[in-house]
Amino acid sequence: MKRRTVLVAMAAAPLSAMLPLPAFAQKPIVLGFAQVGAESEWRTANTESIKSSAKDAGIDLKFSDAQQKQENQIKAIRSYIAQKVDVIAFSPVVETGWDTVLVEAKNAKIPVVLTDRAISSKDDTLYVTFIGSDFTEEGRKAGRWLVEKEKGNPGPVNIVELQGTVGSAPAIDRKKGFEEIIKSDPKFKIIRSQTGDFTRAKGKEVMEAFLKAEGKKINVLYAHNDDMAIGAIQAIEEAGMKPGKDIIIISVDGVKGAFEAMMAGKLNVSVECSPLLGPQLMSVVKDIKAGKSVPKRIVTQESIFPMEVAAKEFPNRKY
Ligand code: GYE
Repeated sequence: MKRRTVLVAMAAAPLSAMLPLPAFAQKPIVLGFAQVGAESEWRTANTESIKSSAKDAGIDLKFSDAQQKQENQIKAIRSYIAQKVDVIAFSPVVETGWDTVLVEAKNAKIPVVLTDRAISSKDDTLYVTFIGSDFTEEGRKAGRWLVEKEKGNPGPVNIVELQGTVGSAPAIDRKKGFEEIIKSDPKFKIIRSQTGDFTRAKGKEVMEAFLKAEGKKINVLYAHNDDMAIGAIQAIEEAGMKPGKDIIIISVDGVKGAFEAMMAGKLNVSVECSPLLGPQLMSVVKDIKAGKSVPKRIVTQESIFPMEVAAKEFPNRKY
């Protein structure tokens, strides 16, 4: 009985292989993705996640890098509309200024998915869903960690802040969430705050300026991402101070570089922000094409890693 089943299956296989494939199987879904750039370790991991998961899902990915410029992203989106891709996805570099191009996509009946960063628009019909982190909560986690750390210290606690890209959702929200928590105690003071554009080079440059202006008055650095913190660590060392000790350093992302800095005792804590959004994006793209309804907001689950757990966690890190 068993043998017969096997034989039938074997006989059926070559027959079906000879039949022409149904039309839907021949045409993969085409996804146009307009990436922000390659500004950080986070972004590199995000790009890799999107490319590899598109491949695994059999989705034909058209990918472009906007080098942190909104006009380049708009151009890329327009070219995806012209190419009549099935779905457009992008991580908006800044929050505002998207309505015109997204109305064009809507008129062309191409669904749009936001990943990683949100837009600020009155019209929420311009996109199907937003997949990404809760940046305000990340800022709050950073703030709560500091409040706990400085318990019993009468202050003042002088903080310098390295902001992300001006006008970007993570820069706006990480600032907001952090301030919301530290304002509960007037001993916390943000004495300087400037953008480092999410890059190591700018993080270093701006930290040098902070050190020049404020010197030993600085107790804490809050950087909106790990790369800027890593750049700032260099500046602090070059100024003859000990990062992680003379200046407490808090950052966001949880990339491998941050774990290395924590294991070396130079970074005190990194709030996790996962860049591995590719698999979720691909499954949403498939659902959209299949006519299924998808939730308007898909929030990434995240944690926080103080330096004390860095060595134990490091082998588990995927980005
Ligand atoms: O934190 C930063 C990157 O949008 C969440 O962009 C992302 C941020 C991330 O350049 O490292």
